Amino acid sequence: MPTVHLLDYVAGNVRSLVNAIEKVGYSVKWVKSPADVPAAEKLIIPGVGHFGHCLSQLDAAGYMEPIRAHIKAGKPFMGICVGIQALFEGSDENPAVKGLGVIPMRLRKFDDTDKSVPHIGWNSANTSQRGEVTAESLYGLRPDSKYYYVHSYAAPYVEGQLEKEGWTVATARYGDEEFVGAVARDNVFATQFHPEKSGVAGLRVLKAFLEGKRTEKLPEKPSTASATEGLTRRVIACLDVRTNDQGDLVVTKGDQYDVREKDGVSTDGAVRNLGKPVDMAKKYYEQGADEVTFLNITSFRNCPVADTPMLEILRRTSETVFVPLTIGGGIRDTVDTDGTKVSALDIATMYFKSGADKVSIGSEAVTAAEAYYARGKTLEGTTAIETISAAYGNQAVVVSVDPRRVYVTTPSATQHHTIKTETKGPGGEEHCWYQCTIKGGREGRDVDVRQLVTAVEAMGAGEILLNCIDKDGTNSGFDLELINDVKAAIRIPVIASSGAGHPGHFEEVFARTRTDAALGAGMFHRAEYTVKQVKEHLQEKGQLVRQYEK
Ligand code: 1PR
Repeated sequence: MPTVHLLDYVAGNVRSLVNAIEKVGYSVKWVKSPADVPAAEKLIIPGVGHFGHCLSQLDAAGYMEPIRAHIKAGKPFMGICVGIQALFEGSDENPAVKGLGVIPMRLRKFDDTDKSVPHIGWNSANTSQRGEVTAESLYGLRPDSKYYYVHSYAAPYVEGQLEKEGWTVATARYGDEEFVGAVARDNVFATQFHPEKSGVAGLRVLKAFLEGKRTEKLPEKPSTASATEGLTRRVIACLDVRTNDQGDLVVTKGDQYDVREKDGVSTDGAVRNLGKPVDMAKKYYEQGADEVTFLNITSFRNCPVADTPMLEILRRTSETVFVPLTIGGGIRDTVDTDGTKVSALDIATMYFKSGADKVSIGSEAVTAAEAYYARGKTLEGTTAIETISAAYGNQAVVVSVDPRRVYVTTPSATQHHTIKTETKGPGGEEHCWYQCTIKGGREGRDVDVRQLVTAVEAMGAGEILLNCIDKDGTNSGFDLELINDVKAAIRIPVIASSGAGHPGHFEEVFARTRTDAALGAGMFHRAEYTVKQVKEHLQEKGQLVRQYEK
């Protein structure tokens, strides 16, 4: 197998990149010190997280000059995510830290007045100029394909500015901001998106770079409509995983969090078994899921942390599933079976090294929020959310919220934030608040959903996975009132979850709320609908989606 050198200087999910490189026929050699760089023929610099953190690490380890020399020597170079950002002069994310300065521009933060930041999801990297769709690809990039981005800072696109320096630019649009999605000049190619997480379209880009195929004629010229730029509607498949009574790891699904059968026959009381986690994740990837989320809904008690079965599930899934993977359940400081203390950050690190892109924190986030308010809204610095987001960037930390409706006759009957609801309570109550729970809904806490999401946003969470116990498994549609209420309170993206029963529910949640993504479980597991059908439906209704590419 031909080789490519990969520089692993930051924490993050490099396993997926290695898997993707191997998938397109190359093997990876690691650059372990600056002295290894001159031996590299093709060099890739990946990176996620914080510009200042990554660049200061590169600088402190002595990599800046060898990288500049590699580029100057005309040898193939590819930067991914923070790897493209490294090419710029600097970033507002950390003005004191300098980039390589290959591109004479600075990175700016997205404006969050009317959109979520970070920018998370699938967007274009389009080389079309002034509306004229090109019939050629740039390193496999096609105007009608979509790629997975996750970042808060970007290089604003100013027409002609980089082109006059000899760069070819592929752009994406987020709200009213057009930014640089990818750039190429001579031996340098770099992408703000993650090709290793961008499905078949992304693998094509890696392959083209590794094979040195800068341009290629497309089989046919894409239509202007198919090359529409913008963040697509993100559709996520979620797999709740636990061991059943026989000790097998299965995908299960509850009704309002109760995962035991109530069929009155021989399986009555057994954990509902809907299939095998790795196989089902692959199936949803092939149906076009934009992300796959695994939730470990029991903590696999009595198992050493390093042997937790979710690690193996991630390793195997990341070999064939090239979209972002989130893992949740049990991410908290813990004591291992041999008595050793293991921090939430250590557990997250194991997951990232096994192929996860994000970790999802549930119960621990509620406890941390309680402590945050008890301290008068001051940050502690030691919570799971803070430590993991400081090390891996806030885009890597999702907070999974499990709220339940509590009805009240009047808003003054509680000190919590209430909403006026169209779904009246059992006694005809027109107001309710959303109580946060821990331990999979088993224990309600004196924290409302607004308090929780604003606290975890302040701690550095990058995204909210917004479940709703009342809606879970009901197939009756998402809780639009809850979603609108949460969206109004925070700037970070929200994933709507619980209640999806058919494609129309996805259309409804995107049309009637400002949710950033929507997640389904039961309707996919029971094979009532495929992810593909959901996306086709959204597209028919004029909502922008990523087309699945074979
Ligand atoms: O508290 O950090 O250990 O995390 C535990 C995680 O496991 C939390 O994210 C919590 O939501 C989840 N969890 C715990 N118990 C259950 C259960 O079902 N008994 N599952 C559970 C939560 C909710 C969704 C579900 C949607 C969509 N599952 O993720 O997939 O509601 O379902 P639907 O489309 O079929 O309606 P910690």
